[in-house]
Amino acid sequence: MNRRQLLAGGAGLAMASAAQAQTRFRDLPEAASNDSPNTQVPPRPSNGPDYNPVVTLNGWSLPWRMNGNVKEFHLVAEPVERIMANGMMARLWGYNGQSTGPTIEAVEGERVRIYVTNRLPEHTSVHWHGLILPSGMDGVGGLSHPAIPPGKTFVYEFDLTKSGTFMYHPHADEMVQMAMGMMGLFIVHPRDPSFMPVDRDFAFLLAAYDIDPGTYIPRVAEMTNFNMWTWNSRIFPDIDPLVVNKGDRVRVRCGNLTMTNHPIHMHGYDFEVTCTDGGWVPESARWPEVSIDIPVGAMRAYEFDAIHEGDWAIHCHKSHHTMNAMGHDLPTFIGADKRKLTGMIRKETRGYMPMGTAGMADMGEMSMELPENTIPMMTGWGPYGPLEMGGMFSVVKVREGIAPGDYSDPGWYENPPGTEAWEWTGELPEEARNTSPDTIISPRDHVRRG
Ligand SMILES: [Cu+2]
Repeated sequence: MNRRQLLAGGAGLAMASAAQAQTRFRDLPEAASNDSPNTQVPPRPSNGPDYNPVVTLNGWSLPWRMNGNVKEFHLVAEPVERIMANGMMARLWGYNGQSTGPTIEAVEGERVRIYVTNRLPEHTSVHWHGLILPSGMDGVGGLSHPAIPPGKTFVYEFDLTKSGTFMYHPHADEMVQMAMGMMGLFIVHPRDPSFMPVDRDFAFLLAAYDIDPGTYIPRVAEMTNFNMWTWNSRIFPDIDPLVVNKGDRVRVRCGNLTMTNHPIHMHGYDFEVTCTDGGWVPESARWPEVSIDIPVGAMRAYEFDAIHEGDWAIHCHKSHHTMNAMGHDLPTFIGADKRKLTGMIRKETRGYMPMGTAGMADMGEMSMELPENTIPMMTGWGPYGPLEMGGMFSVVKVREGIAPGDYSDPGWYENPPGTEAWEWTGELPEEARNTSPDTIISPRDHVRRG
């Protein structure tokens, strides 16, 4: 049986649960499942109020059904396999076939009913982070309601009182379940489509894992020493680009469910935070930024007008977070002459290559032999060579003439003639050098001070 058949076959087993019995609906909505790691652009809604769907990087949005005036979703918590990048698969826990789980999208003022089926080997719950709802729907296992036992289905039902950028995650055995990848985005669109409209609306969650090279399952007791820094459980070079038509108004929504902060830096633009998980930021309270620090357990959405064509890097500014697993715990050899050592090692291991004596950029180009199920620490090729990046990195691709709804990769940007850095081969101006350990007051300063 494939996963879809499994889900369909098991849909009836939870009918007896107490929460279920309280509703007057006799059948569960279909539990849609998806195991493709490609970005799936949701269609415009075919029923209910209209909105411009978000595009979840390397993810998808959960289908729903209308039951009277209630929008019904069916989340299934279950073990999943996630291709983090070509050559690297992780055995995680997630929702409906994926980690991160599918994005839930609905509209301010709607009432949602979310069936949550637990197919994990232990109990779980779902907390709706940032949403205003009745205490008993808040999803803290043991506090808001009993945790959902394995094999059971619970129902969460509440009104969406405000629009904005939210997320969901378990509030039961949280350390394990979040370290295993259980999380998803919850986007509530404004009831008034003319409020804060954008042409492109991207969303992703920051998730960190500790997966030793050669293994498949994250260490769940880790607090600080993670080695896989992901967006929606994907790592560069296989995080999809953010494809944008020149002139579009663009929103990027990002939530942090790792154990550390992430300064997300985007090149080529300045922009403003317009929304947090607390709500929309009034215009008078915004300021320009080029990096946005996203604290643990928080969300930020920023916006810009895509007027500058090009390929613009977007990444976490912590350099260890743009590296994959092999890059951690490396000794520093910069400046060390390893020629003698190399000779000795080569007697034992033919073809041994000394690395890192002039920095580590050589690791971006080399295809060293790796354990199974891991990819190089810094990798990814651009039009001019290796990018020497991994983890939390992607590219915002702004191009002229991209059709609405088209998110396919347009390839690399060709810099117009005369707009690209070039090699200088002529006479060099004199190099100014400062060899003094003392503060040197510039002449102008000196004069001003009299
Ligand atoms: Cu980071």
